[in-house]
Amino acid sequence: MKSSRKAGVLLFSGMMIFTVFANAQWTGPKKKPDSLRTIQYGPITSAHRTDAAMQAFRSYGLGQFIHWGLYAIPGNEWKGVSARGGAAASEWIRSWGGPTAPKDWKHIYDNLYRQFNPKDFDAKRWAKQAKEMGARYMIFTTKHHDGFALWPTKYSDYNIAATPYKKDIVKQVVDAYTAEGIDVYLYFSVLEWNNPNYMSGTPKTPEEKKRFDQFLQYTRNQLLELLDNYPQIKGLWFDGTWDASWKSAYVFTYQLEKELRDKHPGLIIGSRFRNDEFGARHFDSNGRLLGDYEQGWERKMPGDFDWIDGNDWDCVMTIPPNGWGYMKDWSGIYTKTTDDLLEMLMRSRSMNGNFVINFGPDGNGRMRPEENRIAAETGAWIRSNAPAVYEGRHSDFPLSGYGCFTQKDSMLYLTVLNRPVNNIVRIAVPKSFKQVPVAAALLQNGGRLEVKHSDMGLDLDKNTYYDILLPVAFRTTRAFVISIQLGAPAKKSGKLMDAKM
Ligand code: FHN
Repeated sequence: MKSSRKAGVLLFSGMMIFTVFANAQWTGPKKKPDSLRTIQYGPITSAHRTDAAMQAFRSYGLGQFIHWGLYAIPGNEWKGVSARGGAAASEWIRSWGGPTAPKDWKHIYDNLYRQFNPKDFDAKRWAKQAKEMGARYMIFTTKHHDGFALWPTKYSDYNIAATPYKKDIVKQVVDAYTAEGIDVYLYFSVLEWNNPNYMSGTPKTPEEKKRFDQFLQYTRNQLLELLDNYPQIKGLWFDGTWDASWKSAYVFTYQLEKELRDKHPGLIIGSRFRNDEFGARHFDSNGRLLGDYEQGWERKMPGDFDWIDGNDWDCVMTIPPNGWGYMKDWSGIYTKTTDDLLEMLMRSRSMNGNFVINFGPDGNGRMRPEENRIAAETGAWIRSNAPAVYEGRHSDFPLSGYGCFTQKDSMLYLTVLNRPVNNIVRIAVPKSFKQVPVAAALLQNGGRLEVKHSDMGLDLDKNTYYDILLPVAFRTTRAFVISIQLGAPAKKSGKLMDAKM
């Protein structure tokens, strides 16, 4: 690990990111197994697909997640009583327990479908907003852990057709976003709290095995149905795959993944779908990615590019601390600002990932005013800095304390999150690099910036330095991007006598 990356603290615009370096896969560098084992149910696709679908995935940059379902009706409370502290998250409100939970709550929840009639739902409005925000893919909850299907599935009566609304919501979303040129991924929860054939533990008795086999076939049927109904989609986003029951079905899930991929060429499936025969999830027991991209960065981000280990990935993020479904009350909690989200977006892009912002529409299908504002502000910023977001990939330039680098060929982009008080943005360039900053400009308006070679001659220093001078008159209250043209240096750094001590 490069010494510059040993720090346990990354400082970005005052946002202290404490990274506890352990070897668990989400809190530190991937720990490779000491010895390899024979694995029959490991990866089905190569970890670095080069087909058009995966190339598109890598260029998405920004995605939108939408969690919508019956949980949007209560909005994390019921008759004025908050479920905060009683349910793990707003979309988990069916599991509300403890002293605040309403009497017969699960019965109440399981009958909410009778009133689901989102009068303001307009998939085209959602899709237009996502387009203006700059999202290039979206992930939509077809069915969350409560088992309620937002499409008229043939395999369960607990679906949108049984509601006063009746119409196929998934179809409207897929059609509207596809029409806007935004790729659609369908979120699908495997676990179903209210399905009598679902069990979290490994099926043991013949009766349990019979029931769970029925559940597996039901799952397969619904997934094949989704691919039949909505052939425009680009991927399946699986969730609720952590229970022992699903993990024990590794032969079934291996075969199901092959079947889904054969049925839908180019289909993209993340690492959360299944596990190998030893129970290893996301990565098999030999450390190989199980799926087309690393799907574990949920409400967390890699602390360092090395942690990615060359895999594709995305980070999905809530605006509140947690809570993916609609919450009526955002008071008393920190909700991420546009600046927070832009920083995470550009940090993700600097490490070759995509960043996905979650929206939780209310029971009528309306986004919150705060979500509308974030979408508009994010879109305005991306429109002014699009090349840095969509074309830029990881750069080998040394990490900058001013922000994040992304790079495309000889164009280096620095997203400045921390503006230096002296307005001198100093770029460290290893003396071994063949290309150095030769010109610079503000990406948002093309304003040229002066570039000076500041060869400080520090003893033993592997770097030389190029200073980009920001005009004092250039004022901004938001991150900005400097586009830096790289080229051959006007002159090489002089060789100085080593200091003698
Ligand atoms: O339990 C779910 C949660 O409700 C939400 O859907 C997130 C985002 O995908 N996934 C699981 C929690 O990790």
